[in-house]
Amino acid sequence: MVDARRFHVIAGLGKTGISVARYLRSRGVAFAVTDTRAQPPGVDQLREIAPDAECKFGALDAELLAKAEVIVLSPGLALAEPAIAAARSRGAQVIGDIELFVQVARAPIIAITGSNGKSTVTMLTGHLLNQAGKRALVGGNIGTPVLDLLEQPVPDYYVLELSSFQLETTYGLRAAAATVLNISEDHMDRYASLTAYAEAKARIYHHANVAVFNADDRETRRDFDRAHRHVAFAIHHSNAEYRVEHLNGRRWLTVGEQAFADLEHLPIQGEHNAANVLAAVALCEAVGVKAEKMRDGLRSFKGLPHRCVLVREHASVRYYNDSKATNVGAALAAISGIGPVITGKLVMIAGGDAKGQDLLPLTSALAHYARAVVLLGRDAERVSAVVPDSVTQEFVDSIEEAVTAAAALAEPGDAVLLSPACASLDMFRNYEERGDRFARAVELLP
Ligand code: UMA
Ligand code: ADP
Repeated sequence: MVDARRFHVIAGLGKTGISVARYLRSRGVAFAVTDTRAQPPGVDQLREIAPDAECKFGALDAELLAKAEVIVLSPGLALAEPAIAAARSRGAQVIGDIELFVQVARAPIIAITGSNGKSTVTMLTGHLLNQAGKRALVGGNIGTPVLDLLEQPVPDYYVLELSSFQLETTYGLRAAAATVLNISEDHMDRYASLTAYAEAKARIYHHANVAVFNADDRETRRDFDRAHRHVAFAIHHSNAEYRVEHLNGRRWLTVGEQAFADLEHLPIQGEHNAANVLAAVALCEAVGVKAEKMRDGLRSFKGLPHRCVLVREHASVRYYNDSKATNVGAALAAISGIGPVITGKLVMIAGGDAKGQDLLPLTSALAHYARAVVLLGRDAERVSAVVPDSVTQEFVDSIEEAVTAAAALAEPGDAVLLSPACASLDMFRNYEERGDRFARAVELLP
């Protein structure tokens, strides 16, 4: 429970910082705010919430932090930030918004992390529960700060997408069910190693009732014995409770001994999405909702925009928007999901901010499925270096140019796939803007 006698400093005034300010004010807690940016995005809202709060912008203010008994750190700021590390070593408690939330949440929490598939599994889990007659509220890294969920009536379940950044500053989470969906390189500009990143994610299992892990990905077992019990889902591993079985020449998602859904007719396509469905069903069963209650919900799930969405078929070429593929793992899932089901080859559009990740795993997938790669963004040269010699390359300066270049390179039966393996922030406001501009350029192709 938040202690109103202790002086709080909110570090970072984005969406999270604003939600924390609103929450602290509603509980009568005194606080100040600091942000590295001279004009952080939430200033006007802050003035309305707490006109009297002391604010120091332009750098994290050491003097203010020195007075803090509790620092509520935004996920965009690292614990290793020198001003934060100094305050911490002097004894200030550093927590995040998730910690404040779990201290007061009055419904069981289903917690979801992983390198890829978090948003899909979070939305699907919320949808399956709601369609099964429960009331689920969805929030966290997916976009609605968790503390804002407290303004709605208490639901049957909270379904939370949690990033590694959020988990680093969370101590009291006791999830009813928790999953690490998969681990592949991401955010290597903030972690010293893949192990450090995986360790942050594994915190989701600590004190959980049920850990739902991916039997095809060893890294997702890390710390799973910190949960009360664990269950497995898998596409390949045949001993998992939630798995794929071959029956009458078809592949079925199987729960225990029961064939649950035909893999070819899932509303979201590709093997990675089959894994996502198994994970969501496992999470719902872990909190007591039976799989047979989820069939209708699964049929009516629409999937999320910017994730392997077919935009248009034009001149016998399919154009897919997978702008949310901001790391190599996601791009590989798209290449191996779409590559085998087209008659031609892939023309990839890739590049952006590679966030320090190892791009080499792209090479063999491109050698297998790609005709050409159109490159853009800050790390275009780095992506270019892993494109095999057999694949044509072309550099461009904008997403519109990329579409024109890709259309010229593609042959009938091919697919043009925007799956950049990189973040968008070097050229766009966010991945949505990148995906929307791609789709618009595709619609305008003569
Ligand atoms: N920033 C500064 N100085 C500061 C504080 C932040 O430069 O003093 C920068 C950060 O480095 C970052 C940006 O501002 O580039 C936003 O950071 P923030 O902590 O203010 O972010 P919020 O607006 O509060 O949004 C956060 C999550 N963002 C991050 O973790 C970077 C959102 O996830 C999340 O939806 C929101 O809280 C609500 O929970 C976004 C995200 O990109 C979608 N997440 C990463 C991902 O999914 O890969 C982890
Ligand atoms: P996250 O919230 O973890 O970023 P999303 O559901 O938004 O996950 O999907 C992000 C990207 O990862 C998309 O390009 C999507 O096609 C891809 N993806 C989704 N699920 C998986 C998975 N299980 N494994 C690998 N890639 C995936």
